[in-house]
Amino acid sequence: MASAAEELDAVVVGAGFAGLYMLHRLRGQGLSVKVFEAGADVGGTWYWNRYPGARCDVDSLNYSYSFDPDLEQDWEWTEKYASQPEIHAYLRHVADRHDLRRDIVLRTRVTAAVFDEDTARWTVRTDGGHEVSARFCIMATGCLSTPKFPEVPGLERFSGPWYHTARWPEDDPGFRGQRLGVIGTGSSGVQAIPFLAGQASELTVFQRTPNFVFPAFNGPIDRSVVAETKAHYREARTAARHSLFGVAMDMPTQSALEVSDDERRAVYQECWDRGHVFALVQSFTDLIFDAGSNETAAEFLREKVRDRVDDPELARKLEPRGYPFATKRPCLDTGYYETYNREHVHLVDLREEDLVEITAKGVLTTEREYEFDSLVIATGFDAMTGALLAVDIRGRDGVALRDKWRDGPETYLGVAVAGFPNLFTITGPGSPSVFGNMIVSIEQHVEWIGDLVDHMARHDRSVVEAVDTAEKEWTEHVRAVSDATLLPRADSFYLGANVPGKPRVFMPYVGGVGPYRAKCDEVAGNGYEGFVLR
Ligand code: N01
Repeated sequence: MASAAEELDAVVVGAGFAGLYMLHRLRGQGLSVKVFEAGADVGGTWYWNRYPGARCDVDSLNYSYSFDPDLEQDWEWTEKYASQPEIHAYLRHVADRHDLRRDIVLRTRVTAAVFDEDTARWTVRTDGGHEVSARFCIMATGCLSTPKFPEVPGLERFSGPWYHTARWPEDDPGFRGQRLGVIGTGSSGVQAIPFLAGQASELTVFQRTPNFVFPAFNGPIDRSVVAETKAHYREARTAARHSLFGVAMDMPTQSALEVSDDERRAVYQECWDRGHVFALVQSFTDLIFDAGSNETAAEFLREKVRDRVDDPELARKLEPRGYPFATKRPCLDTGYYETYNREHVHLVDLREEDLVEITAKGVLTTEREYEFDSLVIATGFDAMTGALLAVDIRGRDGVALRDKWRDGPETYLGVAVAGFPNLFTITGPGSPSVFGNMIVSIEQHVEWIGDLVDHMARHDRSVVEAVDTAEKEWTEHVRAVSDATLLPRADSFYLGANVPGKPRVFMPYVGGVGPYRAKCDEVAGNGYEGFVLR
C-alpha cells in the first residue's frame, strides 16, 4: 500500500485503453503518475466484458492505438472484428511493451477525489486505503463501465447462479444442459445469445426492445487489407481522425428519398454485405435527420429479420419498431436471428407481458413464472456518467459533481468541468465518445490533455479550469446538435433513459469526431480559450 498522501503529478483512474495511453503519455512528458484500476488486470471494458461471444463491432485495424507506429506494424490481428480475448491480449501486450504495469495499482477502486484550493491539489482515496495527492486527476473510467441491473426486485433471492455480462467471471461458468434465462437484447445480449444457445438445453430470452441487428460477416482478417493498411497506416489514421464516426468512409451525397426504390435497396444491400455498423447509418445524408428517410432503412432491416426467422409470429416480435433506426446503437451479429429458429430457444416479449420480479426459481412476469438453473443479465450500463459519479468527486468550495450534475452532465468539450480545476474526463459526456470509434476519441483526448499539461508547464501555470460560460455554451451546443437529429426519439442509454430517475439529457456529442477534433484544436490554438489558467 502507498504511504499516506504520496505526492504525484497525476492520478489516472482506470487502466483500459484510455488510462494506459494517458499513463504512457504523461510519463513520457516527465510526470510522476499512478493509475488505479478496479479490475484484477489491465483492459477496462475488455477485462470485464468477457462473456461468451464478446467482440468488437469496429474493425480491428481501426480499433487499435495509433500512437505507437511500431506496434501498429508488429501486431497481427486475426479476425475482421477482434474477440474479447484478442483485444485483452493486445492491451496486456501494450502494458508490457511500454512497461506500464509498475505504475498501475490493480484491484483498487477510487472512491473519492477532493480538490484543495489552498494547495491546488487533488486528494484521491481508494477502497484499498490509499491516499495520494496529485496536481491532476484524470478520469479514464470509460463510458460503459458501471453495470445496470433490471429494475425489478428479487435477483438476490434467485437460488441459482447469475452473471451480468459486464462482470463475467474469469472462469467461464458454462451452461451445458441447463435451463438458462437471458434478460436484455442490446449488443451484449445479441452477441452472447447464439453462444449461450449452444450450451443451454433450454434458452429463454426476455426482450424489452428489439434492436436493429445486422450481420458482422466476421471471419479471418483479409491479409491484403492488412498489407494495404499497414503500408499506408498514417494516411488511414488521419482519415479516421477527421471522419464522422472515427472510421474513414466515403461521405454520402444524397437523401434516401432522392433515389428510386431500387437504387436505395441496392445501397442498403451493399452496406449490409459489408457488415459494418456505421456503413448503413452513413449510407444517405439524412437517415438520422429525416423520419421518412430513416423508415426506409428501418423497413429494409425488418424485412431481413423476416427472411432470417422461420416463424412469422416470432419474426414480428423480433422486428425493431417504435423508434428510428440508429437512435439506439445498432448491433452487429453472428447468427443472432437464426438462433431463434432452434427448437430449444424461446423469446418472451416484454411488450406483451411485464417483468414482475426475479424469484427463487426464476423470472416472474405478469403471465407466468419461468424456471431457470442460471440467469444471464445483459441489461447494459449506467452509461457515460455512471462511472464518474460512482466516485465522490468534490471540486472548489467542496461542491460535489453529483450535485452539479443533478439535472444532467455539464462539461466544457466533454473533457473538463467548471468548478473542478485540473480534473479531466477522457471521453466524458459532451464529447463524441460512444458515438463512434472509441479509440480515436480516446487518443484525441489523451493527446489534447497531454498538450495542455505541457502548455501549462511551459507557461508556468499550475491550475486550469473551464470557464462557466464556455461550459454552458458547449452544453447548449451539444443539446442543439442532438435535437436537430432523430436521436432523442429513442429511450436509449445515450439519453440516460435506460436508468430510472436519470436526467433525460443526450450525452454524447453527435456533431462528428472530425469536427469535434477541429473545435478542440481551435480552442488550444487560441490559448485554451474558454479555460482560465492560473
Ligand atoms: O446494453 P444495452 P449492452 N427489463 O443498454 C434491456 C457497447 N457494446 O450491454 O432497450 C428488461 O444496449 C434493454 O432494453 P431497452 C455498445 O456501445 C459493444 O447490450 O432498454 N430488459 C436492452 O435490450 C452497446 O451499445 C459491444 O428497452 C431490460 C438491454 O437490456 C453498449 O455497449 C458489445 C431492462 C441492454 O442493452 C451497451 O450494450 C457489447 C429491464 N429492467 C456492448 N433493463 C461491441 O460489439 C434493460 N433491459 C463492441
